[in-house]
Amino acid sequence: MDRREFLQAGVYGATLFTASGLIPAVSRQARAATVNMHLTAAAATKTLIDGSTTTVWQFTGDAGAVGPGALGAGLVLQAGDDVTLTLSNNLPQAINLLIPGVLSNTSTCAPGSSASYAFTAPAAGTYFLCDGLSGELGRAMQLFAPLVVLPANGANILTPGDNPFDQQYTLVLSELDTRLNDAIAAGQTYDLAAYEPNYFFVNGLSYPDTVSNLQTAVAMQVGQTIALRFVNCGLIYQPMHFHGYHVQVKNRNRVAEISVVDKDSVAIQPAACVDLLLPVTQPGMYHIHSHFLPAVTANGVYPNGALIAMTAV
Ligand SMILES: [Cu+2]
Repeated sequence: MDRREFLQAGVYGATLFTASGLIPAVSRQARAATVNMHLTAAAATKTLIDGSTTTVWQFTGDAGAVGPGALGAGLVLQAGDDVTLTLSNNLPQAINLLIPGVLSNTSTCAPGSSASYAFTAPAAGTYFLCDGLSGELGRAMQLFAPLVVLPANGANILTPGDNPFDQQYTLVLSELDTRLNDAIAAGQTYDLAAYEPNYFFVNGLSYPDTVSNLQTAVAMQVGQTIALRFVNCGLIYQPMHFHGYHVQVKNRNRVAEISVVDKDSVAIQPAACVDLLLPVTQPGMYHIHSHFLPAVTANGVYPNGALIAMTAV
């Protein structure tokens, strides 16, 4: 799927929904916009990289805004935007809409109903949307979506005072345990203490699908600086390891890192947003993958899962 198929222009020409991955340059006036968007929470059948299927829950945006690999739509806002998200709940249970660090204790949206959630887009940074009623179970079912808030002045920076970066990618990590998904889809319960994920994703995709999709095939040029926004919507810790380059952690959950050093592995805790800068120091094709080795398999088969490629020319 081409990125353009699921970008959607909203009010004032802003790109409001992207499925994560590459965030296009946004040309907007430096003033707050009024943003009204509609989200639907619904069950869907997800085809896994080995051809098997399972049931997921997902947020989708308005028509055409669904991301690759059945990832729920991601939202791109600008700090200060006046936002109303209207949620339609097509799931068989009540949910609500939370944005950790922004929106909490929100009203419940009963099955078959709609609810509106209004907020002012917070400070620039990387966030995610989720359901607060199902909590970890909802995230295991894949009910989440990334949210990137760009600075009000549109600057390509992760931290005030930084030199601008050249491109930015949002990379959402998640995983699922098909026994859990199958049980929930059958109306049964599942003990999260038994959670043992067997499929792993970046932006809803598993390797090798990650290398052929513009959302996860990181395309760079030598001399550029690339911003990578990792959002771990899964329930397990992911140590992301970089071949070919060193990266610098700039923010964890919107808090600036005090000691910025070159790293080739970065811990991404569950429910954490970690922003990195990657200076492109050499040409070539290199991988980023989880050093939790089950995460580069699909139901035990290697290589699959949370493994993506960067190509620099
Ligand atoms: Cu490696």
